[in-house]
Amino acid sequence: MTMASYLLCIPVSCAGAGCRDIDMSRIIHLFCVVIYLDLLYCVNASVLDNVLDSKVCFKNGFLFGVATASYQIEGAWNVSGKGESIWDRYTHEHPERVFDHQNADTADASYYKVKEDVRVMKEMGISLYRFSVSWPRILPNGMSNEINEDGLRYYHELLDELKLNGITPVVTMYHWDLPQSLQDLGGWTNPIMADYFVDYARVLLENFGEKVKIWLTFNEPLSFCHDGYGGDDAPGGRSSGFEDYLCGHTVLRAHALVYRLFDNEFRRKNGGVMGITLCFSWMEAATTSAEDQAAAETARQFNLGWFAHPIFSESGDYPPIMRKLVDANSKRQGFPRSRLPYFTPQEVKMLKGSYDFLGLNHYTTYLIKQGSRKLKATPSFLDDMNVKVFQRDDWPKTNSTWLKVVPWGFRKSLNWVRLNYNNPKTLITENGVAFEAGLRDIRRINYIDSYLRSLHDAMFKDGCFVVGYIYWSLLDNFEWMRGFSERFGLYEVDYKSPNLTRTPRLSAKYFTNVAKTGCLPNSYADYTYNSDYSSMQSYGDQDQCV
Ligand code: GBH
Repeated sequence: MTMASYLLCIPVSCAGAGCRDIDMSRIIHLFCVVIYLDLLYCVNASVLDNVLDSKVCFKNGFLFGVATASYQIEGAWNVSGKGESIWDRYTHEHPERVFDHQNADTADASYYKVKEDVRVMKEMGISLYRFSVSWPRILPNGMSNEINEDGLRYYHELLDELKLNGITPVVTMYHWDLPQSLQDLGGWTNPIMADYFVDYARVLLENFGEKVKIWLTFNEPLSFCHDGYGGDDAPGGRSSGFEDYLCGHTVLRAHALVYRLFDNEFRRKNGGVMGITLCFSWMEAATTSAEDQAAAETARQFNLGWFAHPIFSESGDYPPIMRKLVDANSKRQGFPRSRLPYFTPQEVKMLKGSYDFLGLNHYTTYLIKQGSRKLKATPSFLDDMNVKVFQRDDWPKTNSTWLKVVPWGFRKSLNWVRLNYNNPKTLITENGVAFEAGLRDIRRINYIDSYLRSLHDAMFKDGCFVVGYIYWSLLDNFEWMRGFSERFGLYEVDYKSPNLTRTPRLSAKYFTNVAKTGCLPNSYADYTYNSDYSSMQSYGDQDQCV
């Protein structure tokens, strides 16, 4: 963000904030705090210039950005004191489980390319860069008795470079790369991990608190708990219905503890806001039958509600339907207690309202039918939820088996959040798509454009409170179990070239246009590129939303 954009915010921030009766030093202090609290409303002044003749524009103040995550781009997995993460260990020990036996030892080598990567963002005209900190790069053994100075240096270098270029950092504390030494203690299934996460968060807040004003504690607990402890992602727990619930329980407690730490000890000094990123695929009932409608609602509660209900709902705690089903199933399976742990009343209270905003990742939509499974002796999350999950064959395919192009589901997801959690301030922290390698990615442009239109409807027709949109991802990167085979980047990375050359795709040009104008182009011909647009179909006009 430029200074001009900060200035743009002054009148808004000071309105009604009692600016008159305080002395100048307090005004400056208050100004900074309020500015940072209000940061998510602010925007580049240049956005205002170009918006007039376009139809679909996001309001002055809407922020555009791009995202990455440490393990997926940094490389340098064992240099300068970095410790081993569970993804290092897993990809090295079980190469056969990852596409083409790949790993992220080198990835995009972003550890060495701070200037180059930030320059690309600057050229795109975006306001936000969401990245994550590698816990083992900062604390090689996971615990805060030993801090790796080079880890601090690297993130300071990145933050300084962003500042120099007027880009606001959005920092995720945990995007799945747990120190292996902590996994050796059971990782997130061990309740004590919440305390270690607090120690780690304190190191981040103390060292980077002056430079980072938008924090996210976790990225997608559903994914790393269910797929990691319940499935085949690192650490490969393969114990669904048990370890995933234990993981979720610890992670929720850890989130709340860190939010309270931030609120009590750091917010006054440094300002800033803190939230959590949750993923929400829309779950649409496959038919109008009451059973399928109820099944779809159950699926929403298991997928988003598991982590959102304790934090964002008025009543707090796990979603009642999840509590009921897992308790009942555990009993029928002969367990002496529920497989889904219980919060103490104090924990329920600590979790409730532990956010300044919601980070939302949205990619796709599923259809839901009532399940017909008989309860199995071996428990699982899917068994507890007991629904059938599928996608329509005629929904446009992508390069990810799990991801079909269904833009209207974005609007429905946002409205469900609005109605269930009292319209929380929301930042879209990921939305994106993988197609085959190549620069002429018309289908990616079409995906982004149609999802942005759906988002626009959610905001301006329905009143959903969304303050920004961050595309996943800036660069092609290591897509976890799918290695480098899925490419989400606005920039292509040439993995065959020795310096991992980054080249803008057509979609980078499209996104630059959107970020700089704040508007969607009226037609794709609005920006010039030697390309034939006639092959483009529109996915955007299935109007299934109310
Ligand atoms: C995001 O998760 C992640 O936050 C990000 O790191 C990642 O790069 C991005 O997605 C793109 O993949 O293969 O059928 O088992 C999105 C949610 C949850 C989607 C797990 C893929 C695995 C489905 N992800 N899911 S499957």
